[in-house]
Amino acid sequence: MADYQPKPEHKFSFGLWTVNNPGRDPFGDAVRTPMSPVETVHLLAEVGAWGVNFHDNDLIPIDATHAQERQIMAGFQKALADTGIVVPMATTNLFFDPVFRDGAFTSNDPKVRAYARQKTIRSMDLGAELGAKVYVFWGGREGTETDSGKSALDAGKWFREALNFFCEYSIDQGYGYKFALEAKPNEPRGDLYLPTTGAMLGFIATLDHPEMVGVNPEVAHETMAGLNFMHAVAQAWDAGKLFHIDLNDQNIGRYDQDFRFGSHNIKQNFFLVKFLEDVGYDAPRHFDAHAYRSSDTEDIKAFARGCMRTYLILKEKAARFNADAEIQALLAEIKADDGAMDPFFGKYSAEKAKALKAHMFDRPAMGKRGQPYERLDQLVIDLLLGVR
Ligand code: GCO
Ligand code: MN
Ligand code: MN
Repeated sequence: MADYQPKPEHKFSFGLWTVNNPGRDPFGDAVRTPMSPVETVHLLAEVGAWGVNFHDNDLIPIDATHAQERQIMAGFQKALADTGIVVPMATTNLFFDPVFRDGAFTSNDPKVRAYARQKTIRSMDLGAELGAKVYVFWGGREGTETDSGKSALDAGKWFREALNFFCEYSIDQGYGYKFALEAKPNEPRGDLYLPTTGAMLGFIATLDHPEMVGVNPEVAHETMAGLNFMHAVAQAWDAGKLFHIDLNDQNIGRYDQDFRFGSHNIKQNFFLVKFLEDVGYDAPRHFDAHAYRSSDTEDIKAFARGCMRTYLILKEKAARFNADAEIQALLAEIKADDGAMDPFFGKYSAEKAKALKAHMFDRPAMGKRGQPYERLDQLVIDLLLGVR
């Protein structure tokens, strides 16, 4: 593993929109000429990626004719066959075109809501044709700047009804999609609906087919909200809902930066990778990031390689954490359990409650017990800084 070379079993994927990001921002225009989707697939193959994901319009321009669509699809499929790159996930662009200026499934305009559904089912057809098994929903424009004109309650109902529609469509067509909802607190809207992974998990339970719908948490998005991303991922995993993940990096409290994975919060990302590896996460590891605006093509390749390399370095560090005798001894001390409390745990019974009420706890002694988290954390720092 010491060469940190990406392999297909790592399931590293990138979106067409990631390595091909032209570097446009609110203050400046594109600095790079976009590659074609075929060129992008070849670049991903060159750097050692396994998969490529796309929004409908990353591949097929929004105004393309049917004939043009077929021609592009044929060329793209050839690039996939030539390189061995697979398409694990597809999604719809419901944010770029002016029609979505007030949202897609939650627009106040019923024509826009219907058009968003049409665009999505057409895009689901494209994804299925290319073998995608996960379909992501990121509600880029589903939100408000002012709550004066849109009902948050209606928006939730409209979004729910749309997702129920797509689940039925997938069943009807035999596509076998698993849907993954991606939360983001803000940007591009002032406030986006369902702003966190936890909010999405609550919403999923209200759908007609909750078993078909999970989440696609993104490092940057929980971090923008000042939250602990790994905790959100753990909750999603516990719920059996971690269908996909967007890996990148983000400075807390800033605009959506989409930095190279592991370029900023090394320690947090270590705990994230350790979590994913410890539980045996086996869905795609998707890098939803882009190179710095100052990068040229060679530097974009370095960016893509860097995302995968850092993941693999952190994976190796996680294995070393698990094998480190001193770290494990501290963990054993922290989690020491002589089983004396076992009778009070587990499922409720009246006898258990009675016994628990009667038990005498030595609260002052319990309150005196410290935990060696400083020692443990310094060992983590030593490990991450390469001196251990
Ligand atoms: C963002 C989002 C998007 C989505 C993508 C796939 O902040 O722009 O992360 O990149 O992940 O649209 O649905
Ligand atoms: Mn994002
Ligand atoms: Mn994303």
